[in-house]
Amino acid sequence: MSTDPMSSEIITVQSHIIEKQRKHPQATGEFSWLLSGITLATKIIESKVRRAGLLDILGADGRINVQGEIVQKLDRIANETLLRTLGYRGNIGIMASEEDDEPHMVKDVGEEGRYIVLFDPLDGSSNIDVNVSVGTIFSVLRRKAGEWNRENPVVHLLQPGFEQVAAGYVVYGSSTVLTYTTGNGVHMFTLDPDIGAYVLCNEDVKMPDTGKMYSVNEAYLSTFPKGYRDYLGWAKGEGYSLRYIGSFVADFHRTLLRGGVFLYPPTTKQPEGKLRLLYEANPMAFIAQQAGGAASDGTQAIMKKQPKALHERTPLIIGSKSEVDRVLGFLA
Ligand code: P6P
Repeated sequence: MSTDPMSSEIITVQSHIIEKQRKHPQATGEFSWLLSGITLATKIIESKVRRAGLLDILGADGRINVQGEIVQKLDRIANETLLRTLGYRGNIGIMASEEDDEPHMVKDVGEEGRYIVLFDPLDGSSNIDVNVSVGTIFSVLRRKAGEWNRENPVVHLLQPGFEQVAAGYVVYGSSTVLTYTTGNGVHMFTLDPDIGAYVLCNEDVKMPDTGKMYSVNEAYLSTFPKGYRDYLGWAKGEGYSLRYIGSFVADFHRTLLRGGVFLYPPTTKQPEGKLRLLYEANPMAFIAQQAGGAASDGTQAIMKKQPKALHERTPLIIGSKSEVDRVLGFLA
């Protein structure tokens, strides 16, 4: 262990973003301002998640959200926290959440409100009461030039995933880890509770190109299309392990670091798959691609899909490039 105090520089997410922008002049400082709104919100959410059992916020809130699911109280808190912190960043024009039917136009925002932020405030929330990792997922788009369509703001959001300018997630697990990309690699930061800052822990993360691990809810096996069942039969024969937490952010985080493939195929109950295209599949597909991995819906790359609706679902195959290609080979 070096005794030189300068040997281990402490790089926070703010300083990392500014450093990255210095090297990429086309990036403007306003993105770091936007990202600081997200990091602030996730620190507030993290503090609630860590004390969920003590704050009487466990258990269902009773209301039914736009997904037809019982809203957990922590979902509401996370959603309101993100809306509140992002709503006053000045450069965000629209926010959209899994929790809300319609997007939120930020009031009185003019041309400077160029960014659009879509998020799943607390993915995997059904796991909160049993202390399993949950997460926040976000995707950042830029509004195309031209007037805001205030009557139908959704039109600004229906952009393919390759249009994203940034994407990331925070996993509230044994530690709280923020992972983001702006198209210049994938970078990971661990929240240091002693100083309340996200500190760089893993720069330019690369997903292993292979991994003998698949992540899927095999309870639905009999309802998967044949190609998926053939792939899973093959994987078992090859001695693959199954790891499935039932919390997408946690399952994806492990896949990013260890390799392998996460699958949410079409089922009879969810013929379009379960995960949401705009604020779950697209941001994770951007991260996977930047880390050398891949993401497909079984017929095309996730980030090439033209969204038709804000809460649109998609089948998802995401992970190591060679593992995704192998699944696609069985589907062909
Ligand atoms: P299933 C959690 O509710 C979630 O949206 C994702 O986080 C997770 O990957 C998936 O649903 C789990 O779905 O059908 O396996 O319970």
